[in-house]
Amino acid sequence: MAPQAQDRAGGSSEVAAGGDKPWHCYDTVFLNAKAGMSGVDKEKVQKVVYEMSKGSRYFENEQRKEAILQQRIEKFREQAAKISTTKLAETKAAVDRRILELEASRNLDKTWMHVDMDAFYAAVETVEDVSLSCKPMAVGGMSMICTANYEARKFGVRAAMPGFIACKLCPDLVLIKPNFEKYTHYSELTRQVFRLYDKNFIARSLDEAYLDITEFCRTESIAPAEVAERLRKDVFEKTKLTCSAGVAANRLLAKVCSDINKPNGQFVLESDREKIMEFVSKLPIRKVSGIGKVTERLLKDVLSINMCSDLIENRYLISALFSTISTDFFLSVGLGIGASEAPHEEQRKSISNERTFSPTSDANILGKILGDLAESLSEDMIKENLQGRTLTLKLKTSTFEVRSRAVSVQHFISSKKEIESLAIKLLKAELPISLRLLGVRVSQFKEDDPSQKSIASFLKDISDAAVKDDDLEHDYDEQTPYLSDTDRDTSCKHTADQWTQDDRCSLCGERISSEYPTLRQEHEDFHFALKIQQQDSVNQLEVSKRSIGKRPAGSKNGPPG
Ligand code: DCP
Ligand code: MG
Repeated sequence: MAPQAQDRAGGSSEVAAGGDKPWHCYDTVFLNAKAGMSGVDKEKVQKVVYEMSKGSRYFENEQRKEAILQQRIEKFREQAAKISTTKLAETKAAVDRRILELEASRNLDKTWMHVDMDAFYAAVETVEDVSLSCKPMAVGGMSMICTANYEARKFGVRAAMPGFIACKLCPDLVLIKPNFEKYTHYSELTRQVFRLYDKNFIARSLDEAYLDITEFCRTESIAPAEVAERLRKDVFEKTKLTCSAGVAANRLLAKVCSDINKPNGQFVLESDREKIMEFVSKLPIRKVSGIGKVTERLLKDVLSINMCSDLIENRYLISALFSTISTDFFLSVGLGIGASEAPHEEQRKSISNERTFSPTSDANILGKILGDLAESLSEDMIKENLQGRTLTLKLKTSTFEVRSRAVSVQHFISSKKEIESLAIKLLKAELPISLRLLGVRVSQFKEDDPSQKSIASFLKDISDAAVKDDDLEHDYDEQTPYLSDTDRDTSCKHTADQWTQDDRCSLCGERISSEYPTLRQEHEDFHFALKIQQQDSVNQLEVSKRSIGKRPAGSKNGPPG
């Protein structure tokens, strides 16, 4: 079976539409189709989401991000138009050589399985309360849901969507409060099964793992498809939960495969070069872990790249437009090449710390927060014996605009004093400003030279594209040059570890998986969005009473011109 392109509401072609259907222009993460959502009335979902989000700061921020993306697309288009045939001809030899090197690294001797539990949190809740089995149900709260069962997905309800919107889409929706102890317990049960098939399996989030089943197939003399059947049966017997599995020659493909016959299904991609090339020719780029909304739109809107194999067809243009490391990533995706060796101990590229707080423009409070952040970051760096040369300050304004400012120094730093003084300098340049989040990150460690990446280390990085799509997007705020080498380095690593120091919402204390840093952010954003929505209605009343309008504080925070 060929991979299916899952439509999502609000695709790029619809963005320009707008007109009498303004919801066509509104594209947010919770409009993306997940497994079990193919029959959804997308138009209706998009309209409800639009109507219910309209006017909130979250909505304004989404619109601002869309406008920035449009600008970026335009700029990218201009860059593409400027590439001369001479320049393309110059890149030809290097690109063709790189393709040969990548081909030479292709390993078809390994068999990888990616296992992903079906509607995990919701399924656990159902095992413990069978009366939920035939009802549409989601785990989460009014501000944010973590996942929905397949019954609820028919209504367009999905992870990362605020509960109040989900209830509007599906009025009979049962909302269950998350219980992470329970999910961790069930996750451990699944891992007991995984261990029997590969004692060194790679666990990702609570409900996901990669298993190298090469040895298992050999010693038991059974085909990969049969191993997948057997493992899924064992998982079910142990937990009463279903899972889906994907089998392929590398982890990148195995992950794509596990989603094809979800829920309670499996898909095996033969370890044959031709079969793999045929598979990628029908595989939409967005299905690949590591290609998120921004990357998809740039590739689609500017270069008309839709399927993974189009990346190879456009290889010279890609090489002329993107950094070496991004080009390598796109080429390997186009060839269906990913990591097939077990990952080694990963080398850290950066270390960071961030905090969300109630919006404030008080420079003393902001300075104090930076002092605290610098102190704990310095402690962590000293513990891990790290010293770096670049300090990045991350800021999120009260209007949800994310900015990053970086400075590199000649010597290596790790003390609180040094981190704090650089961070304060960067902050001062932004004042006056009203912020809701501050973060500090130190990178460019000793012995860390990004230009010296071998194919092997590069493959190690992309393999573990365990980074969720939105994490990637998360890194590309408007101040960050698109897909620079440094970005890719960071994005390919575990962003969750880098930006998420704890995994509880700082506002309601609810636990959020640290595998999903952007989810936590969105969850917190929605607290604000809700508060602001309520505040907005109060303000509107006030305004109409007094007939005056006031501009929000910090007009400097608006979208860059
Ligand atoms: N999760 C979350 N926030 C998200 C996505 C997921 O908290 N944005 C949590 C809840 C999920 C679990 O992680 O149950 C696993 O994530 P999946 O993406 O695998 O989603 P599900 O297992 O729920 O559904 P599927 O059947 O599509 O795998
Ligand atoms: Mg799952």
